[in-house]
Amino acid sequence: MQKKCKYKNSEIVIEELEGWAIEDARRRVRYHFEELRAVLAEQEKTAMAYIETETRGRLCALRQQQKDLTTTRSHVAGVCIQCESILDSEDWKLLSSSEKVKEVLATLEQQQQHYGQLGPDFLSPESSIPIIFSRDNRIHIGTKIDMRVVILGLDGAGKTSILSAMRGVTLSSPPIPTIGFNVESLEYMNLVFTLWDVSGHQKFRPLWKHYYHNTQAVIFVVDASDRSRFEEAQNELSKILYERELKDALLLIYANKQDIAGCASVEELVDIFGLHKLCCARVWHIQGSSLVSNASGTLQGLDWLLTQCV
Ligand SMILES: Nc1nc2c(ncn2[C@@H]2O[C@H](COP(=O)(O)OP(=O)(O)OP(=O)(O)O)[C@@H](O)[C@H]2O)c(=O)[nH]1
Ligand SMILES: [Mg+2]
Repeated sequence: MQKKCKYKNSEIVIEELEGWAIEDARRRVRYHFEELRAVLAEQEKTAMAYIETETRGRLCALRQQQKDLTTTRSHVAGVCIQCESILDSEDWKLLSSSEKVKEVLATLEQQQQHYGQLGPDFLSPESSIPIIFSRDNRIHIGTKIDMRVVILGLDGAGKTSILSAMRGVTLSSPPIPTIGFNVESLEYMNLVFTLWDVSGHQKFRPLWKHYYHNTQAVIFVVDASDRSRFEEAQNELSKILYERELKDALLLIYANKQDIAGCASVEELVDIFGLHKLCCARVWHIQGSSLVSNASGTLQGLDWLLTQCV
């Protein structure tokens, strides 16, 4: 089929433009938007469910407070009645009851102390529900953003060591190779990370995909001192970048072991791994790290993740 179409003043001849090509393009565009709509609908559903849960939680807490206050009120009333009846009794009984009066007043004092310690949240609960919208269109109820992160990389790259450094834990001896995974929760600024540190041993790599669902960021650790394994590391990174479940995940690469003489610098790794080309369709960052000379450097990576979220 031959078609002619006019565009401005120039005539463009489109040769052999088959009907199926146009239909295929339309189908792909339609599919893309259908997928987007499905993701948005799912996110909306999750957000609404969050709000319901939050509201139910708050109502339960308010009901409990109401119950506690009612109990306290009846306690105070009981103490008043007791005191009044003691005061009404004969003088000799009144004198012998002083210990009892002290006892009941002490319980009231305890309760007074308890209410004195309650913070402003209890006395005037926040009526609005704090909601944060993160850049990836997720919604977070409360003042913290939760983020699921999976830490990948070849065996011995330093994943477990980096995880320990992030948590501020100094290891007294080198970590043993991970079998399976470690999972840790870490609060950093207004982020709450759930970090999955997965074994990098070749035998365990086919299991990596089981950790991808709902992952917002991938941390890929490279041993920058082991040039003989750069190709292997690059291959694994390429595979990760093709994973459908990770297509929107942020990518943070640690060029680790910067303390070892002869290691590749950050710039060198970018070049050797061809990162600009490899990661062109995603939000990525590379961070130099060394657990020997600059353990706090690992936190700079988390700072980058933070800036990408809010
Ligand atoms: N010199 C130096 N050694 C490091 C650094 N980071 C980690 N190591 C050492 O590298 C070795 C491997 O570290 P791990 O944290 O166990 O590596 P991993 O990536 O978790 O390995 P697997 O669990 O087997 O996948 C250990 O002996 C660490 O002490 C670093 O920045 N500099
Ligand atoms: Mg490990």
